[in-house]
Amino acid sequence: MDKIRNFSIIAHIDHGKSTLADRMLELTGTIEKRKMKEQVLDSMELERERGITIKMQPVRMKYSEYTLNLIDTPGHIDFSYEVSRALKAVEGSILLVDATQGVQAQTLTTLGMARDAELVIIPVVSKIDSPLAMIPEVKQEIMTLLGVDESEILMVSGKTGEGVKELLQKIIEVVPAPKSEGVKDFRSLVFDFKYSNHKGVIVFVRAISGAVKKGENLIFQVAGKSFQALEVGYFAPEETPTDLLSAGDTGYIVTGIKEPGIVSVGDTVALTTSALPPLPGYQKARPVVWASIYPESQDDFTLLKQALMKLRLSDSAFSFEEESSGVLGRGFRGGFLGMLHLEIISERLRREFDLPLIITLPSITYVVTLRNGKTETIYTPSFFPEDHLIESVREPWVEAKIIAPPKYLGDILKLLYEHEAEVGETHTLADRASLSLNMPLRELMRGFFDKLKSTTSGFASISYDILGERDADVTRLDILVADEAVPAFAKVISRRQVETEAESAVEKLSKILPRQMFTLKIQGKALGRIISSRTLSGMKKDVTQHMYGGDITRKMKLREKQKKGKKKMAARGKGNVSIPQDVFLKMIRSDN
Ligand SMILES: Nc1nc2c(ncn2[C@@H]2O[C@H](COP(=O)(O)OP(=O)(O)OP(=O)(O)O)[C@@H](O)[C@H]2O)c(=O)[nH]1
Ligand SMILES: [Mg+2]
Repeated sequence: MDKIRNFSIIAHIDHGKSTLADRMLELTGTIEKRKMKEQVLDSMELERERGITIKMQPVRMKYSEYTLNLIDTPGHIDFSYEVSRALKAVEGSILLVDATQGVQAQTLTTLGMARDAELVIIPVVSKIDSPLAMIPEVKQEIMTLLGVDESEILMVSGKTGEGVKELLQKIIEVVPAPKSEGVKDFRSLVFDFKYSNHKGVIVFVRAISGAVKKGENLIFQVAGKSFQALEVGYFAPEETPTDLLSAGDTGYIVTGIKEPGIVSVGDTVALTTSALPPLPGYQKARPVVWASIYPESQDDFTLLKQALMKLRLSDSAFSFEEESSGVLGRGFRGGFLGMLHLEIISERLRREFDLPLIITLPSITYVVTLRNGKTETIYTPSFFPEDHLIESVREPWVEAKIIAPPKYLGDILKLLYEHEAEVGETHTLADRASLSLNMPLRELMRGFFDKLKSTTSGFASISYDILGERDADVTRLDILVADEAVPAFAKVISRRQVETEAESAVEKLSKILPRQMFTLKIQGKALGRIISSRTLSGMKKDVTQHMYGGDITRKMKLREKQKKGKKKMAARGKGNVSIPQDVFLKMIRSDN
């Protein structure tokens, strides 16, 4: 065990974690040169397309006589549940700081997580090859942040490979070998899992004590489910079978379990004969936003349920439960760690399961106490009660940190004021400012990220965490299409914002809703009255226009048909406007 080192790479988004991992994989000969590609650990299609890491990825490397188990983690805040789990499977962390960007908000958050996990932290400046690198300034920031001496900070380039060898040496030197528990029986912590159609659930484990081999009888101690190990192995980075997975190591166990809902992260996999209690597990992921997912056709309900269960087997931060809505029928309420998480899940549902879906606008939860004394948690804005029924409302707040160059502070403070934030302390980090604040989650979700980026030309970064609940002064905004409220477009908004929110939602929808054959009204309604309105004129679609010459009687016939069609649609009138799925998606996106 003293020849094993377990470590993770943590950093703000895009600071070069996966690229640094590439160089480590290359240097240790884990991946052949010809199989190497950029950010090779980002193996999901969506990760490659977007150039971001979404899931943590463990990989085992051999370096001289040492086994190095690396876990690459995502940097985006919506995937921080991945980071928190990875950190429980390692003894050390490389804290990477981009030389062109310096310390950013997620640097602080991930550092906090690593400290909580009592890990050895190795500060490293990345991208030192870049012409934009500000090495002395960034070193100074790290020294202030960690209280370390300059000589303790390593310099690397994931692009050229400079400094990577020294970093591996340092890891071997300062990251402690895994501790022996003095127990012989096999026990391991499940930090992730995935699903394979023919192997069932494959759990990713950190072996804590003993060893396991194929064929042994094991049990999920928390779930109380036993199974036989069909295969054990390590990540190279693809799953590679091995004879024995021993204490201190990171690897996987194939369970053959096909039913969803049994395996959860944080469970302990042990020998069925083990008399020891389960290991301390993980806190459950706490959803920040909620959105309802309905099949376009109710016939697909069961298919959708299976799809969601499968998705959950590769994303333990995603949760869902059944719900039903009068208009949309039976569906599900999904919980997400943020807007990007929601976007990724929607996209995966579309690609991996190919089901026509309706996904409602994301919402946060409100706890509403009604005049009749009842208390309800509202997940879906269209269910937010009418004002006259409400006694009081509570809503979630976040505590956040913003890091930005001081020259933007004035603009940031103005923006914070517009978003109802309470500004706390300001600290200085070399030549940048770090600002602490509290604000309603509702306001954070109201386009705050985009506005912060644009006011600071992209120089500010933000991270946040749920703080608790406070009283709220909010009401429901309905969007009416052809005089009928579209539940999926309903929103809960601050009373202070009724005018601007109604105006911008109506404006947005009138731009993206395809023209219909007839004239259409789009309205925003709140506080019992119509606040804003737009009229979309009907489309004069002439189905004959693309027919040149040809048979005139055929043209006449077509025109007749078209007239009838128009009449029919006008008769169907209200509530029969078809709103394509991409309009719902655009309403979500333009809002984040
Ligand atoms: N010049 C230079 N660019 C780099 C270096 N390392 C990474 N990059 C670039 O920085 C961008 C982000 O790199 P990634 O390795 O994906 O960053 P990451 O930290 O893994 O990103 P997330 O996992 O999404 O948080 C890419 O465009 C890389 O090409 C480096 O050492 N030098
Ligand atoms: Mg990455």
